[in-house]
Amino acid sequence: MNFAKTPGWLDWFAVPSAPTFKLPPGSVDAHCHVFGPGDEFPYAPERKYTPCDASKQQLFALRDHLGFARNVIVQATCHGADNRALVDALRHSKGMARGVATVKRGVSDAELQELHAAGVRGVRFNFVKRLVDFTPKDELMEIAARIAPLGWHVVIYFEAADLPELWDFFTALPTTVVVDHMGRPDVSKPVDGPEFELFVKFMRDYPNVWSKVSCPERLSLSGPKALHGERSAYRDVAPFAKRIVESFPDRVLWGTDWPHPNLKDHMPDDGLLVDFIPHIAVTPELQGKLLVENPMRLYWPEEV
Ligand code: 0GY
Repeated sequence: MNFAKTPGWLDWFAVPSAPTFKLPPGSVDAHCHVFGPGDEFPYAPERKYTPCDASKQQLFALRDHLGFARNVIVQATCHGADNRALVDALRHSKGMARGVATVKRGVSDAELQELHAAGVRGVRFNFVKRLVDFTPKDELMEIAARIAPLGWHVVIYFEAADLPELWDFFTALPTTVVVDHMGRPDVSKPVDGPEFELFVKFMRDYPNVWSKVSCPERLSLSGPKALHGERSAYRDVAPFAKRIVESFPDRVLWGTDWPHPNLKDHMPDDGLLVDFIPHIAVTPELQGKLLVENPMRLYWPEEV
């Protein structure tokens, strides 16, 4: 099927630079997506955007170019609860990718087992209103109870302003809980202000909560060309991510977010994104935890 991209859609950066920062061996890109290709894996009717295609081969080429060893591929909302593109990518990864799926209440045990065999290790619950229609919390809680015995976790995506309202639901989840992009802080607010303090409290009080310290390009107000030149992009996000990495070094993950859905003003050079890492994980020890030890423990525990 031929899909027309959402007007104004920005395609992923075709020729990313080589990062200056050398990733530790075995590093995991723990947040990335595949889109279609639409003629093979059609986008979902209920989607809120139609992206450009971003295939598994293109994702694996980026992985090799940047110096990652593995990927965690997260089901993107443009595919709804149709996980075929994700499963296909996992099956072609030679065991070097795991996945986070989207499922509905009606999913059968056999379907969950099939997803597990393909490499899925979690489900994503999305509360960002521009991306998904509302799903009742009792349905989500039922899904969480179904996936918990498989050893899977729940990935949650929400805006910082919605954390108070979602708190009771999040803190009742029976699994490990992984927050996308630090709960999307407003980085124009102080890093020790009440909004981000609530997120820190969430992680401090609930040891089952992890965070991806990813997506500076999505959160930044200063943008890619920061004070010290291009290779020090997105610096306004660094204090937030650094605080989380240093406070909870064993519960953080990092990902490129390739192919960067829904960015409006610029498309990041993925090489620059990798160069952001040493500004938030400033020692080799913290880098090893963020990029290798933590994602391996969560997604490939049998190899740890
Ligand atoms: C991200 C962020 C976004 C989109 C999705 O699944 C998605 O469509 O996650 C966004 O638009 O903020 O993590 O990819």
